[in-house]
Amino acid sequence: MTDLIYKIEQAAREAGDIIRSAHGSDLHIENKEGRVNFVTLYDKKVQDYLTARLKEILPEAKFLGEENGMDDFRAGDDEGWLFVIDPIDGTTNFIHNMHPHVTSIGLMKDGVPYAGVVYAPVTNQMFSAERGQGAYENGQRIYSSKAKLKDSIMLSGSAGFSMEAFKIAQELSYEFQKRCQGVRSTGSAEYNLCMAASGRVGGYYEMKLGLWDFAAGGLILEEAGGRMTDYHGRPLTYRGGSSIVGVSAGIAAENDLPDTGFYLDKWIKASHSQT
Ligand code: LIP
Repeated sequence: MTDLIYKIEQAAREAGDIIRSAHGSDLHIENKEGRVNFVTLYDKKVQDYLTARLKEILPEAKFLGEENGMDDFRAGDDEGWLFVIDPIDGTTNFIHNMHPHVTSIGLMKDGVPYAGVVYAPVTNQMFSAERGQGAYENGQRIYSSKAKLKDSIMLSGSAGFSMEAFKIAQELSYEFQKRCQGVRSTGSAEYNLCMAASGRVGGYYEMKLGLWDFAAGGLILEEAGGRMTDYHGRPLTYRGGSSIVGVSAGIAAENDLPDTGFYLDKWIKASHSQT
């Protein structure tokens, strides 16, 4: 482990202390756009804390984050170092004092994921990776599963931002459910990707995520031997939000997934017909 990733992990642990300190306090919950899309005082506090700490670690880096008006990928963000922060991924779970909720720090270099750290404060699970250096959980090397889809559990996201999207997402999950041992929805994208990286599940798919929801966990899964694409099977651009299909080495090799692209196009068509 290089000094850089060690320092980023330390910053994530300190962010975890702030998250744990929230227990029992007033979270000052605010609604954002769409349905079931919240931000709390602690999302903002953690993002401010991490921005300051990571500036100490890598002063020349730029920042992108889910909160505090830092969520636009700007011209030049794909040159040099860029931290991509989701201060609390799984905010709705956090509001209900439910695991999983994690703090997630992605680090891009010239537009390509370079390092990723995902820390779960409730279970004290630290997932991390540096490009070309493998993936780790609490310092132990991890590898994605070699199992086939029929022998795997799959994770999906709730697509809670719209009921039309949720309905179509459930149609896709029905297709996965027929092919695997069960589909689960945990509420934290970055945690889901780490569950795939550590071989616990076969993969994770969700129709619409922000870059901060997968920048760290996507690299961790790829460094564990998995594969990240969008719903049409295309490589991710890592320059903004996307649909996500992250799968294990075994399922990538099998290459027999439901037609995720069909369901994404169905939602896009339905949402355009509503405008
Ligand atoms: C959440 C994701 C989750 C998705 C939710 C939300 P947040 O991120 O981790 O997978 O289903 O709609 O986007 O808002 O808790 O950082």
